[in-house]
Amino acid sequence: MKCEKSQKLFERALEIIPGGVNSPVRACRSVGTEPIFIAHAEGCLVFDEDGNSFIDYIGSWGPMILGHRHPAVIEAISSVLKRGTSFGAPTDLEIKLAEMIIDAVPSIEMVRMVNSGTEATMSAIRLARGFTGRDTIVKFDGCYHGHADALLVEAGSGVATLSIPGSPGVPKSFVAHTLSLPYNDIDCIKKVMGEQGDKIACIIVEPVAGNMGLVAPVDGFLETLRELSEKNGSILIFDEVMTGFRVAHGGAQSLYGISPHVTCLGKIIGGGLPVGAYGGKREIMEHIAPQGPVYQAGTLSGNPLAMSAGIATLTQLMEPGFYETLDEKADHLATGLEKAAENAGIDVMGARIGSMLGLFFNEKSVLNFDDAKASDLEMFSAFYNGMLQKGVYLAPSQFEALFLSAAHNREHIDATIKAAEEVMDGLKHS
Ligand code: HOZ
Repeated sequence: MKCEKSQKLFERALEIIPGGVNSPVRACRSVGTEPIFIAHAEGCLVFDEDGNSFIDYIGSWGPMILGHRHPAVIEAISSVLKRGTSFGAPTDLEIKLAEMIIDAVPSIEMVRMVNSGTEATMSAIRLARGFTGRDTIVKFDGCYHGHADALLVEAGSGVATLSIPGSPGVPKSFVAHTLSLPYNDIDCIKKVMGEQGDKIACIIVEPVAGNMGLVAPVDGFLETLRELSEKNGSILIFDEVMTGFRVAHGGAQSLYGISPHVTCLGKIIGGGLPVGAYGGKREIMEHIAPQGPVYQAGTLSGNPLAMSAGIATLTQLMEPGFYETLDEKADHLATGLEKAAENAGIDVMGARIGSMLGLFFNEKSVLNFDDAKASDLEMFSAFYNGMLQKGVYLAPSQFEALFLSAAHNREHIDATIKAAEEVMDGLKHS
């Protein structure tokens, strides 16, 4: 595979951008390689600066559920471009997107738009603290809720990829009110809430964890969180930045039938443009300024281009059978990848929730962050690089998920499975 142009661009980037990238995981360090620079993308394919094409399973880390450059999204952005790019003032578009979110996610009665998932979780936590008058927050090891100070404790995604337990620059006092507990450990959360429940402002969780690889909640975990938060007057926050409009139209909460008090969204609701949102019960959301005293603001919040891309995307997702078709394709891919490993005699634990997939090089089930970290990272790295050479673009970290889009067809998926069979076979003999 030719990669001279990407290499040259990376050299230039390294001089002026920390690590050569604007977000750590994409630097590809954990898989011992350098990033490819993307020139353009179409459907489920990305094309790099050297003219190589790849079947894309990153999908901009989740938002591109329709594939790249979906005509309806491009058309919507182009038409709004004629109105202007940013006003810092209300438009009809933000109402429309808010209505679509509220219609799809019944636990959301009011919603506030922000610019990223990080802003959504950070603001939701401030709201929970403001509403309850309490300081302590509970999160779970390996869940990643963006890079706000209080949340960089035992976090997943890039923090896990780079093996950083916390981060310099976050004063100890800023995380003194953060408790990070093992994911899926029902006894542990019961114990902590039993002892300190009246001090807990909120429990924030990825209802399906997608930032330590893909880890599904065990039976009773989400139910317990709901019960305990209710009993103790704590706010249950579902971080559905990845899973919202992804694992089902109503997100993971509709899949598992558990209503949080507040939900954080991002990724898909911006159709590939920078958007986040947090929403929930009216009585809680009414505490946000200017209606209430909890302050949160943003010049680009509700940006018209981003709103239009989100509206166009969510409109497509309402097509009858959209999620069923995507599910079938994802199932075909997941089964094929697991078979490829099995045939090669390699221990792999696969997971799939809707169109999110995970693949751990691990002989044991992965239920939490410790299990995920015990996976064979060298094997993952070899698999990643082998797949890239065969034209398949996966997230360059064991601690991320794969995303399928509506633009992937049977041919793309079969080509991916064939590549995996060959790569796994090679790994077995190496
Ligand atoms: N941390 C994000 C994925 N879970 C984004 C990674 C990136 O954009 O490089």
